[in-house]
Amino acid sequence: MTETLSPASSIDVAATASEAYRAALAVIETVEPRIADATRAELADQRGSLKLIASENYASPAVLLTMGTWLSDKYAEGTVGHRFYAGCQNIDTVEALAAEHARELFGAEYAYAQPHSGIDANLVAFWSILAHRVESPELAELGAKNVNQLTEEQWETLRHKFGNQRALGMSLDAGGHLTHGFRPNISGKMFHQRSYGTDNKSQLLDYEQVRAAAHEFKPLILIAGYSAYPRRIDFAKMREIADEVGATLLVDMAHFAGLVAGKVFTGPEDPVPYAHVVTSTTHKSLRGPRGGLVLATQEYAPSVDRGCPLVLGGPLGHVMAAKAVAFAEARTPAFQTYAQAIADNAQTLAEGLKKRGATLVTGGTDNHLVLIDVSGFGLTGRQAESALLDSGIVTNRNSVPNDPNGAWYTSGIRVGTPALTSRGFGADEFDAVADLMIKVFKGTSPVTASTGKPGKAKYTVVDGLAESTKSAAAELLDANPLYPGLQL
Ligand code: DSN
Repeated sequence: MTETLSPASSIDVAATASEAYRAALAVIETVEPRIADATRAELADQRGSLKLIASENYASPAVLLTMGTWLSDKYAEGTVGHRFYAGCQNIDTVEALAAEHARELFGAEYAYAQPHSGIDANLVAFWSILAHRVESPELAELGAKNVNQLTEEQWETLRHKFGNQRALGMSLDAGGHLTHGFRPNISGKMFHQRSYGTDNKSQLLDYEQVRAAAHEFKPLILIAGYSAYPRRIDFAKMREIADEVGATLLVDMAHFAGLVAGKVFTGPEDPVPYAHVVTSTTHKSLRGPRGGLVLATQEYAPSVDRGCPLVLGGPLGHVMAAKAVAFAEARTPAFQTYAQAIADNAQTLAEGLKKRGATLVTGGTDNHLVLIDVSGFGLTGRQAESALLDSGIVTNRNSVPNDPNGAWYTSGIRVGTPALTSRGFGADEFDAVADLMIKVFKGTSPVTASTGKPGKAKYTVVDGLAESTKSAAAELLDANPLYPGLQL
């Protein structure tokens, strides 16, 4: 494995992991060989393509192997030391370690490692905030210890109060996430919701616009964070705004948690000292297993700690164990080097695209992602995404601010550097990736629809371009192999 993927060790990690995976696949084969085949095929696909999806990464063999154990088989509803099932002592050890590593890694007062995903983490956060800000004062006023002591009438009143709270988050087309109040998502249905966008000209977050919206709307929760905004956020300013209107500041750092962990985002760019509650996934730039995480101040800790039964069922012991391993990896100096490389590589990629004629949302990046407006090449995001995929470059289409093509066809392509940086790609490689992408954009044309207008999905690519791009990509990939030495 590459230096960044595995700490110094007395064993040959690649050889030992090879043996482990060969044995695992042989056992799986005895029951459902097609699953073993799909698992092998996925490794081949991941090894053989330029993975530029900003939210994806490659976890280390230690993290991946941790997930394949009997820790999966234990029920452990509750929290460390306070479970609703007997025999949870080992899950207690696992969860306590995951939380300890997370607290140390992020300098947080409290960490909760149970959420199964990012949306679960946000749901835990929403309902913990409602419990702390709405339920607790109501119970105190009524002299009740918990909701089970309320009369039917009192409970109905409280339920209506839960349903009448306000949340303010970044709009989806400005780069916000669907869990930040998008109507088709539960977050848009459970709150009266309003969103803030970005400045029409600079496409940058406009703190005065956020402030004005917060003062007018008076949200209970101010949500900060993004999944497609290529810039850093000043969380000190967001906290100031939250305080002015009495809102709880919730930061969703799922995309950039690796840059926080790796100390690339410090001072006001680090959300942990400023937010009341911070949520994250663990598998994006943080390079852990697929899962969620909540960090909180002591004030919010007791509510977050009740994530189960508030929102969650049985925790995934095997995944919490893998989170502990990933957080331990992220506490090493090698991870800080990796995180800085993610940001440096994003700059190189952005400059490489710009100097070859691409238009970038906000004009560039200072985090791990770049959002390209491909309308300048006469393409929709959907056409560009498909043409890139034909050429072995895996990206995702994404709306740009005020996108005329909506959220399905879009006008943008979102790319990120965490995954290829894990393979060892540096400045030369990312400049070469920019060159390949631009050649694909320039060599792709929309197919005219029956209306005589360019269609939004169909496209043609000049002869031989997909093949030549794939072979140039293969050279870059072969020079920076994924899991070198791992042989199935
Ligand atoms: N799917 C993730 C992303 O790509 O940003 C967020 O949910």
